[in-house]
Amino acid sequence: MEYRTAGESHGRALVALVSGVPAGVPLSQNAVDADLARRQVGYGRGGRMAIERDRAMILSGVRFGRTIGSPVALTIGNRDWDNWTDVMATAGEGLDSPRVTAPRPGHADLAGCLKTGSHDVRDILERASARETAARVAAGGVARALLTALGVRVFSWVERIGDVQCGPLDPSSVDMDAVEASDVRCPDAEVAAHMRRAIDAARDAGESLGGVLAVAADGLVPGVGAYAEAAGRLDARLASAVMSVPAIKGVEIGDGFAAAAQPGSQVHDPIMFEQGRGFFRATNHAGGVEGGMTNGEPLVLRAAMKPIPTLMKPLASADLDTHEPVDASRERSDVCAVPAAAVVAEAEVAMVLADAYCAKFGQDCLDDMLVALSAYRDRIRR
Ligand code: EPS
Repeated sequence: MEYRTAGESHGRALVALVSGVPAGVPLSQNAVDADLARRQVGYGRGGRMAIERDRAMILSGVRFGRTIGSPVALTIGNRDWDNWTDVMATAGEGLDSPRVTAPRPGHADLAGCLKTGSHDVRDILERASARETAARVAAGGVARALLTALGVRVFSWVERIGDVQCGPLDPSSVDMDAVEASDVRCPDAEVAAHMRRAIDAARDAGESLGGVLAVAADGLVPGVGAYAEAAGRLDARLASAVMSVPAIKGVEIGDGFAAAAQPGSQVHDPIMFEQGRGFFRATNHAGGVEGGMTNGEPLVLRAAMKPIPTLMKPLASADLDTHEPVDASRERSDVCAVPAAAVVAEAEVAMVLADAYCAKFGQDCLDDMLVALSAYRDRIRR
């Protein structure tokens, strides 16, 4: 299973195309919309979120509430398009359209213009904008529907905003109701209040903030992914997928960078066996992945998001036309989008896991996958 997206931030709509979807997976527009709504919650988002109420429309691949084995196409309209029909027109010459010529440090603006030969940063920023991640979440909803049918749950929370830290938390003890009720996706109300204050202070100072998000998955069987070929290694695929989310600068699995400072006896997870339960681990420092495969313990992945590059107190830039020093351009923007990025990272993780399950258990139809999964569980339990 894999996805592509299209669409500009202030264009007419976003599009997601998911291919390799098994037939027979229950899939509703409501479930996808619920994920889209979760992505939109977040203290620190800008004025755009007051405009958008993201809803997906399923265009293909689903009949009577179930996938039929053909590509699933989804579209999400941009409500803000109504305000941008001139600037983002697909026809005409745009001679009166104001150009953006002061590239923002930290954004795709400058390298994108140099790469494509554009003289208008808008050509770049419209697609580099994290608005595109709404389409990823819609695509991830298809992957999540398959994983749910296979008994796998993917969830996320926020562990840090700026210098306010909560955790590291253990996925088995995170109160997910509290996370979903929190506009910073932090289950600890006191820490969440500190996070909000940090976001307020950043806004007042014309600053932006990054943070650390965590994504976990449970219900996984061991052996999903691959050890024998580089391209199939699950940890590599997960890191690549999550790193592709705009502004993510680091990804770790399990103890990650902290493991580098520990002796081996403190890092590796002792193997146990119980009749009827099969093999399991006493601890989960590995974060559920060993040798490029799931090991049956919960997957735990963390990602570091840098602060958003659009600053209301802008950094120095150089004008594309005059080459003179200028302030970097200011666009309406978010102060902090770490809670939203956590939901996007969930979608990325779900897509990789769904694809790896398809590789192991077949991808023609859900019923065949369930039979194969059950036979596999029986074998490894013995
Ligand atoms: C973004 C800038 C802001 C964000 C946007 C990402 O949009 P605008 O320029 O329209 O104010 O709100 O995020 C979304 C629209 C979204 O749906 O997440 C950017 O430059 O990356």
